[in-house]
Amino acid sequence: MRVLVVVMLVICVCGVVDAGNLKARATDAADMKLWYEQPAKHWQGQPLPLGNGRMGCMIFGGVEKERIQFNVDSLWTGDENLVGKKPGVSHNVSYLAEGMGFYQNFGNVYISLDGHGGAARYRRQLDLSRAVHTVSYTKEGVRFTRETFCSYPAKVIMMRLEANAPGRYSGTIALEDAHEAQTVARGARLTAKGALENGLEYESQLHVVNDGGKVTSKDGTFTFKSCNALILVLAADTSYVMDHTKGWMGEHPHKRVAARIDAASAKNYGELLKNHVADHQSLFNRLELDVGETGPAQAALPTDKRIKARGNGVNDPDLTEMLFQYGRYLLIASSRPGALPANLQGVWNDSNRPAWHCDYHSNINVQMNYWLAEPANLPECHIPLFDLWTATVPLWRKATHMHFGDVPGFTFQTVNNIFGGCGWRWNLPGSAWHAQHFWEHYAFTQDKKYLRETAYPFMKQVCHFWVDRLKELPDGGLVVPKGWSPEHGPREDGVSYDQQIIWDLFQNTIEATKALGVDSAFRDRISELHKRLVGPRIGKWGQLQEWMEDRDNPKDNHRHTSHLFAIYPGRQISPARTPEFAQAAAVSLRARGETGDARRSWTWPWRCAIWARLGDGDTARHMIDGLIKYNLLPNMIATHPPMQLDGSFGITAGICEMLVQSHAGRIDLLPALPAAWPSGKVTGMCARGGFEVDIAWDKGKLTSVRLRSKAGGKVTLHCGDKTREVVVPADEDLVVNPDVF
Ligand code: FUC
Repeated sequence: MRVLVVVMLVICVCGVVDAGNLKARATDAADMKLWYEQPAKHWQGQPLPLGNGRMGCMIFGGVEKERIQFNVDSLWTGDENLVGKKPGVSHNVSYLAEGMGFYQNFGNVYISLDGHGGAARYRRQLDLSRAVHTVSYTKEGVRFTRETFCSYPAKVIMMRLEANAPGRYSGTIALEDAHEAQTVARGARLTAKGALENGLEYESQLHVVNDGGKVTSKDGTFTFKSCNALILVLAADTSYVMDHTKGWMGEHPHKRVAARIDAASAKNYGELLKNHVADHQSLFNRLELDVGETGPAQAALPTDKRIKARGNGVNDPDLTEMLFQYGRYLLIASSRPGALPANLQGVWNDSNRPAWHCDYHSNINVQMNYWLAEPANLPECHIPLFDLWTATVPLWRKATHMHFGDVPGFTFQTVNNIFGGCGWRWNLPGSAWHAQHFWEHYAFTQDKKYLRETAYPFMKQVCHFWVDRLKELPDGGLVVPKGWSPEHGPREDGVSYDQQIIWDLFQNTIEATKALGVDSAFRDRISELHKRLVGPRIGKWGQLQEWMEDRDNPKDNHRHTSHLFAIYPGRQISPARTPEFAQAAAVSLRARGETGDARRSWTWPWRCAIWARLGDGDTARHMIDGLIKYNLLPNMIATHPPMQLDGSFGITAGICEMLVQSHAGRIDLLPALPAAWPSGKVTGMCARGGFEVDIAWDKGKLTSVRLRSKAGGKVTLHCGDKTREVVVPADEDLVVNPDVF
């Protein structure tokens, strides 16, 4: 069992004070803008994303031709993917294309504007702090502005086109359905509806409100003449319901879509915008980060040029802050309660056959999407993941039975859709990795009701799968039989990836039973298995072994770092408690190379977080730089062609780990601060135990520490080589004297 070697000094180092002691935050909202001097031409990497969890859109910002490509998270082909499956057969990729289906493009809105060509002073920007996209330009002395947002409260996308002179808008508006449904115009509304081959029904509606001038329609297109301003309201939805007993489908979305448009178009635009910004900021403003100041020349560059300059080595801490906040922005935009979880591309996709189905990939990608949710203070954005996985359990159980016979609990295959379908290779500990997310939400929020009703039942069922499945070795050790280190090596017993994730599952489940005061006999059983699990091993070149047999090749630079799960996102290995294993993990990770066999969106963040957990801030920062240099598109989204959001979300989580850690039974402050960030601050970072942490530092040393917690409680703080125990009162800020560290 792990031994916690810390000196607990309970001394009076703290006081409760009013808010306001920390210096004003340096992360200026004005810096949180992505901006460009030209419209987007191509979907990949250029347009800018808006979203409300369920709907998303990419805005191109063209002057004469605007394009808004939009999505709804539930527009998927495919099905439960179990029909016709033979027991024992793991389906191949060609079957997948049929049953798994693909996340779909919903459609496009095109706006053509007469006489706007040749405009000057063009700028398009996405303000992350308000979640508002703006296009502006000047033509013949007239300033034109086009503002767009995607509202969570109103469930619509709104665009307002304005000018500082009357009658300047003439042109057309078209709504294009990506499945060739016909667009019909009635009054001020365009409608396109259809059904996919799996029976899923969908509908989009676009409503236009004109100020002055005239709007007419012909052949499903609006023509407007001499308008002063225009407001467009777009809504779309499908008949999807997250319930397999209903065949995943319910009512036609027509009424819902029409009601949303009616409600939004009856309201004042300014009020809708205000509600939207307030809603967004209620999440976005919880956390601020400052890791230094960017010089004025670099700060004045448009975002695409700034990313390039950073790649060429120009210092730009504000860009790192923006990258950090972009991860939070994108999660708010693609994963809100009531929505489906963020898929490989979040919610944005312009293709009907996107790469990897735009699925939920369970051997790193979907988990990485959610690593930031808790530490970066967006716990409610984690909820869609729990909702879909909970709804999918009956299907996973069915698939498990078909493959493994009448066994308890469940597991699944690597690739997952929204209908409970899974395919490609069996990812045996994948369900246990998901269980970690259920647990982490509790660990951070301390929400016992959620633990009792949602998390623990999931964790327990996953445990049931493993209780009888573990195989006993002659020495009594227990191994996962026939496992696989993701996308690497053969199927065999005792693979480190499997062992470490099952260790994590049992550890968290034991803690869950204690927190809830339930199932003591079950806990004893799991504890006994937990102790006997074959643990990490150090191999002949000092590496942490990927397999039970000591055969790792020091020249192997595979991109996956599955055997380092125990360091991050797991907690079996840490420099404080298991220094030899931590050392071996560093040897393995160094050998694996800075990014592995392919530069992928997600390889940088995983390595960043692992180096942070190993206490190497400089190498962790090198991973942020690598992502910026090699895998960031001009719109700052991480790429693995065409794009993969895991890298964007993951890097935020990696940065969190550099500044505050809380996995080892204490809160570590500045555990992996790179030399390049000598002074800075973070406010509103979350730690396990229900704490929020604000810290500031200068010349690498803490200058201010403030904690708060709803429930209050005792917590151990650690920084450098010093440990302090403090008691945080409920609902009050506790200021800790930084000089004690
Ligand atoms: C895993 C990775 C691939 C890709 C895919 C979506 O299989 O190995 O690189 O990211 O997920």
